[in-house]
Amino acid sequence: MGQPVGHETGEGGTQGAPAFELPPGQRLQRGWPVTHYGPVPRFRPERWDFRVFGATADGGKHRWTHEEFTALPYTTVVADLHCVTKFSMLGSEWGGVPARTVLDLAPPAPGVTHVMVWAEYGYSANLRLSDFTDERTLFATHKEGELLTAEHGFPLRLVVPHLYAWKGPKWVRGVEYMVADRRGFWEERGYHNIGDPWKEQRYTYQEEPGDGPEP
Ligand SMILES: Nc1nc2c(c(=O)[nH]1)N[C@H]1C(S)=C(S)[C@@H](COP(=O)(O)O)O[C@H]1N2
Ligand SMILES: [Mo]
Repeated sequence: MGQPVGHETGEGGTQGAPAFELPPGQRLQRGWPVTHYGPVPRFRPERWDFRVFGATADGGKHRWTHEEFTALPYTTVVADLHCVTKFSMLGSEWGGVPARTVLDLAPPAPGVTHVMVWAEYGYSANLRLSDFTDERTLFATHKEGELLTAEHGFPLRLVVPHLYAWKGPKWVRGVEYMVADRRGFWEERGYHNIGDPWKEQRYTYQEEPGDGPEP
């Protein structure tokens, strides 16, 4: 098991110390609610795979079975979850495979600027490559040392600690490397293209030039 990669410190926080700070407009949530659009998919291990495709460095597709993916090096990240509907959950310990590990094993072509993270039933979220390569971005299999439950994303969900939680698909199945930005599921339905909770980037109408793809 790897070392924790650090705590959420927020703006002006002290490195290594939890700040217990809420982004603007958020309130603390006790317990762990379930929030998503659509049904909870059933996990079929023999049919599950994780794919990296699009603008890869070698031009090919990369594929892992469930057994192969869960054998990749495991690490933990302590992170907060901020839902755009205004509740936050602080200080969860997520465990899984860093996004950087996937990047190393399946490198993007030089022109890649963004990724689309794909989940079951076509849910997707776009990220800037820099958000995806952040050292704390994690493909999580566990929370507090226990396997994720079905409704929380088992067998795999993305955690992007510095962005609103819709940027972290549950039931994730793959990553598409992109040479231009494109909106994901919620980003096409009125949510901000970047989604930084500390800047309260909730809605599309708040976007400034350069925050999103050309209309
Ligand atoms: N596949 C998928 N992932 C998703 C969503 C969704 O609708 N579908 N909702 C997102 C949103 S808006 C939130 S707040 C978190 C909620 O995660 P939780 O249910 O584990 O608390 O999942 C995110 N991941
Ligand atoms: Mo959310």
